[in-house]
Amino acid sequence: MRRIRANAILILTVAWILGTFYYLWQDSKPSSSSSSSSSGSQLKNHGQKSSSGRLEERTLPLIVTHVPKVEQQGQVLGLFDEKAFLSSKQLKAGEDPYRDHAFNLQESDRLGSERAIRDTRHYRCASMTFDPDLPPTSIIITFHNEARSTLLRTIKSVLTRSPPHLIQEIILVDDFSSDPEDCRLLSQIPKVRCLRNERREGLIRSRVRGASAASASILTFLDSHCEVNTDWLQPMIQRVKEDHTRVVSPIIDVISLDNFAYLAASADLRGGFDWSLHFKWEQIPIEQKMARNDPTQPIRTPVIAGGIFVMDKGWFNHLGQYDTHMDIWGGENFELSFRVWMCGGSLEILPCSRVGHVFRKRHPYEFPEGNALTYIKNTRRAAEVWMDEYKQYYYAARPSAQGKAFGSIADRLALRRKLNCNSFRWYLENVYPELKIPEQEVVYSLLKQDGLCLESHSTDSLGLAECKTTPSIPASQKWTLIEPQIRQHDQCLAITAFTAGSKVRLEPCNAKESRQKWKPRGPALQHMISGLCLDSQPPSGPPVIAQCRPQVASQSWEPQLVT
Ligand code: UD2
Ligand code: MN
Repeated sequence: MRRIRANAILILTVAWILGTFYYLWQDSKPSSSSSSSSSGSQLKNHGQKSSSGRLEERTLPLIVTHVPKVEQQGQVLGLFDEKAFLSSKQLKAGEDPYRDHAFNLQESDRLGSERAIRDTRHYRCASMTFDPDLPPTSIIITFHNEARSTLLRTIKSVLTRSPPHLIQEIILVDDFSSDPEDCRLLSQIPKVRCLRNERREGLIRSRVRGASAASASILTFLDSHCEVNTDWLQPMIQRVKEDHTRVVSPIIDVISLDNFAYLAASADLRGGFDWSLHFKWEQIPIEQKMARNDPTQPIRTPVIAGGIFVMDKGWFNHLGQYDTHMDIWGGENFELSFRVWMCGGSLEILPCSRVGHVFRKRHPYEFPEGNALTYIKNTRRAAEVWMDEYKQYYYAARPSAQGKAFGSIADRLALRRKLNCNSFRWYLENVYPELKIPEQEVVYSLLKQDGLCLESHSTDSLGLAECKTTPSIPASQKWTLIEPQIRQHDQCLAITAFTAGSKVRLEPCNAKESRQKWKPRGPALQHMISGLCLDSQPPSGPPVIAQCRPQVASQSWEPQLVT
């Protein structure tokens, strides 16, 4: 009995020692598994938010993408000396690693020109099949003072993780970076061309330059700090090949700006925006989510984030490329998205295509005209050309845009006419019905005075009457207060003249009509232009406007919200 126990203990001890050795050996292995373990098998983002707030909450299985062998790495870079390229521009001791790029340069440099990343796709994506004769694409990457390590990783990930025959060329557009050497040296890589701007143009004009130089029939745009993932390209080219009017994006995974961990983004998101034209990721509407029984299916999206997409070159040109009067950064993704949808195309996100991107919290580069003014100029151009009467909500949400210069839009309006595009209303109804129109979020109210309520009998006959709340409030006593108008359906409270004592009546609403503009002043309602206040004196007659006397009961209107 004792011997059996001793044997068991011996066996367990040997197993433990062997296990420990195996574990230590595994951990010190230099290849794919160690580099991915920090972002791979141990990744559990339980609700952890990235700057983009859209990380996947599931723990995903560890599947490491194929790491090319040394000979292959040599092949993709040709005679290009990557060591010299990276080592000649390293962070100096004591320098802030975030200063120049708004991400941790030290961590990026440490990773070198490539690394293994986790295959973040749904497992069913791996069994998708593609046409054997997919057409090749030109990859267009514009950059302005990009870090060498992130830029080289972008290029190298494309060359090693795409079927070679699908990459016709990589066109870099150096947007007048301080050091022209980056562009010159990178051109030594097989398939890579670099065009250098003679002055700073911004990403929009730079992309148009790159696209014009492209020789393939399909364009693929990437930011200069990406890492493409396993089989990222085939699903996108397949969709565009099947229908050239589709413009497709991958799911954009998150590369941490602090430690460069590669993190899976949620597969349940699409692009959206608010009326100030601020882009946001949002959940797919619940009905669509319920109807999705195949996780490899495309997701329709009202807008794309902007940086990473595939588009047929002929369709890009037919639709008017980009608005080249937009400067530096911002707004072009809305302009392109509205145009694609409204002029006969569609936008989708393909969950089986994954590309990692370093999302930053600030711009690391200068805006010659200032960041805010540039964003306003670009989004104003998008709103003025594409949003029809709905642009008023853009201005309401971004009042600082009013009166700011945005240049001539005549060419873009002519383009819209030539392409015979749908209205923005059509876009809202058919593509983005979830976007709430501010007028529908109005506040209904009674306007009470001394227990009586303002009531309309006919347009000319307004007066105070007993408040009626049962069984329900009659339409004649229900007012909607949408500054600066006080409305009842499509009728608005208007003064009849600008002098004290003038009658107030209802007339059809007109946003430009200054006689219909009011604002609250304490308990009173003041007509904006005349400065006079709504007054119920004499109580028998219709209300008038009179000198504002805030304490007077006949000028005190107590709004009482109703549903
Ligand atoms: C997002 C898009 C970006 C663009 C932008 C709105 C993604 C992943 N990124 O912002 O592509 O659509 O929204 O305009 O969807 N660049 C230049 N010249 C400049 C400024 C920037 O070439 O004057 C380059 C820059 O080096 C980078 C790209 O343009 O490769 C996008 O700039 P970003 O990375 O600062 O934009 P991002 O990702 O915040
Ligand atoms: Mn970017």
